[in-house]
Amino acid sequence: MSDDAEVLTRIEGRVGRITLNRPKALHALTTAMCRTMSEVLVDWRGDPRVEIVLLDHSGERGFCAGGDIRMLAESGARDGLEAREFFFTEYRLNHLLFTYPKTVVAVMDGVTMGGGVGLALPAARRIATERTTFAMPETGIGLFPDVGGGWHLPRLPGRAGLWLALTGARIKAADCLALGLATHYVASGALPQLKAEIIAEPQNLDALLAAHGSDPGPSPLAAHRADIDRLFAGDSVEAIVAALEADGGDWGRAQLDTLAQKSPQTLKVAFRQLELGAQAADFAQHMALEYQIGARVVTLPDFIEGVRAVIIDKDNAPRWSPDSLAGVTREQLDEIFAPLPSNQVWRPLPGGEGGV
Ligand code: QUE
Repeated sequence: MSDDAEVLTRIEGRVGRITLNRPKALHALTTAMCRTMSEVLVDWRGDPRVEIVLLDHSGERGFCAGGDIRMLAESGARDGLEAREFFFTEYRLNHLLFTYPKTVVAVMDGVTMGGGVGLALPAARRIATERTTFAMPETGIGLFPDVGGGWHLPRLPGRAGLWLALTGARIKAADCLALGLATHYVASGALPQLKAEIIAEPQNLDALLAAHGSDPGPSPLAAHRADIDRLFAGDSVEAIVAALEADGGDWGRAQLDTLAQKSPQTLKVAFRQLELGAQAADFAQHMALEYQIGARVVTLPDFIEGVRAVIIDKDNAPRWSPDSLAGVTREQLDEIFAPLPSNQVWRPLPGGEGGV
């Protein structure tokens, strides 16, 4: 392992440590990074030298912004095969973390979005700091809240997960704690000492987290939790938009303005994804569904246009197609959600719980 590797992996004390190390891209995940992490986690699964796993990032600029979106869009504009390979590999890592037999500690210090959320939420201990910004922003680029978002989000209280999925709202540490997205709050200045103590005595993990934990302050979202549960209760995206229009309040109007900027098609994809994820028998079954969706969505015009508007040209003026919710038909959604041929189906890595 060299210091310029995109993921640093090593055993420190009795802690397996994985450090995202692609700071110029806010540690956005590549296929190779996901593969490296899965390989080392498989090695450590049965390694008695490793008691717990600590997942963090190098530098100051956030935990993980998501995936290698430019690559995905370029691939989607061709045949989508490289994008499929990325999703296949990334979702295997998400599943490996979700079923991992040892305690994983994720340090969500800074931007934690998209792919970063997929790494953090399966971890049993999830530390937020005053720098944490959490979001699933995919509907803004014509993608959908993948990496297990369809499993995790509908399991949050009330309709908060659906609100996060549709609006791509960015929330801070206190809201992450209130929704159960984070389990602990630690001031970023206390992290170096906390990490050193975890490495010295991983068997005392929970006592160390409690000792270094502090109060994130009040949850700004508390003022809107009832509005979210009431206004996002509808059984379709159209019903939610109608409820927001009928409400007439300032907060509701702000949500409408936000939803109006998102891809109508992926709003409907996300809604159906979370409905199905809420009913899924297990995480593996759900990730196979997300892979079906992802394989289709990357080749559709909205994803390529969304990446152009938000990531490449940064004009933030995507021209969606269809350009209205009414234009997105049930038949189009059925095609996006249709099963793949049996030789293309996603499966978890062998060997773990739920493996083949
Ligand atoms: C939606 C996304 C991503 C995003 C913005 C979205 C995403 C992602 C990044 C990203 C990557 C590297 C960076 C950066 C942002 O942005 O997946 O600033 O340096 O990786 O609206 O899904």
